[in-house]
Amino acid sequence: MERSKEHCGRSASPESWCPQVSAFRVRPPTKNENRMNNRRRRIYEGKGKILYEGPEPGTLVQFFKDDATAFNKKKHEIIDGKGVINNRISEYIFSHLNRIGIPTHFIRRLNMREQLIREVEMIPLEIVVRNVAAGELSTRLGIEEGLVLPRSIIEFYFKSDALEDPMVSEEHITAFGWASPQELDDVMALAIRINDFLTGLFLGVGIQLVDFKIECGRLYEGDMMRIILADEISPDSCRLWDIETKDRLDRDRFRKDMGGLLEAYQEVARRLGIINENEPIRATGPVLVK
Ligand code: AIR
Ligand code: ASP
Repeated sequence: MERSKEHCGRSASPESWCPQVSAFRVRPPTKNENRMNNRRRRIYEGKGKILYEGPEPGTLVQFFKDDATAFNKKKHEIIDGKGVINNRISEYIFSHLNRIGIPTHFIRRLNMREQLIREVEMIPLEIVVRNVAAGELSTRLGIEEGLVLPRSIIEFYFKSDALEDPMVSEEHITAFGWASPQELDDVMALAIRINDFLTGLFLGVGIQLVDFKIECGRLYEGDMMRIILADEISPDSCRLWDIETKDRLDRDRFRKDMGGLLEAYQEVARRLGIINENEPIRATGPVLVK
């Protein structure tokens, strides 16, 4: 799981409320990252993304890396160009969500690998919504992969690399203060709306949305606080199956050594009309489009 890529919000010391952060090892930045970010202060680094200080208070720059990981980073590879596609797919989804009144941290895309986002205080949970049995649900409960669930199921996982993101219940979440009951209600309402939107979006391009993971944060505006969608939504965080062929168009290609990950992500982007057939993904260097 993408267990530590949450940005830990407002304070300079995320460890104070997000204990797993301190355990995260930071690898040296790649050439690409260096070129783009030698002036900016790095706030946080996770498995798939890096967060830098933004141009204004209350903003951050979210950088999409090419790292592919699975099984709590036991499996790790660099897939040239993955970050570029995920940046675009996530931009597309988040800007649509913003437009239909689902609040997200996304402000705008800055360049091939970066987007400008609102800084939020992350809730240390992975929220998984499932429509079809697959992955952990199938393994854990012995439910046949591909079974359409009688209703969408929401699950919560506590974000902790050290604990390997254990599944938790609402009771744990409220008892340990990771989120209040009201916040959890807001998170679930958001998750259901996002599921409805994404299901239709993908269905329209011949893709079945099997399940996905989101992360939310608290946005403070004066005296007000609201829960908004943060992190990313991409083939790294969703299970996407071709409706006809049941071909996997998501991170399972990497988890299961199926190969063709980049091609599958590109296919998703193409079907959504985000990139066109001949657009280069790999070779181009970063271009600042501010
Ligand atoms: N997910 C969970 N943690 C990180 C991610 N990306 C996503 C998976 C899958 C869904 O959550 O990519 O789409 C459920 O994953 P699992 O492993 O619990 O079956
Ligand atoms: N996303 C989880 C992890 O990286 C599980 C998986 O992807 O296999 O640990």
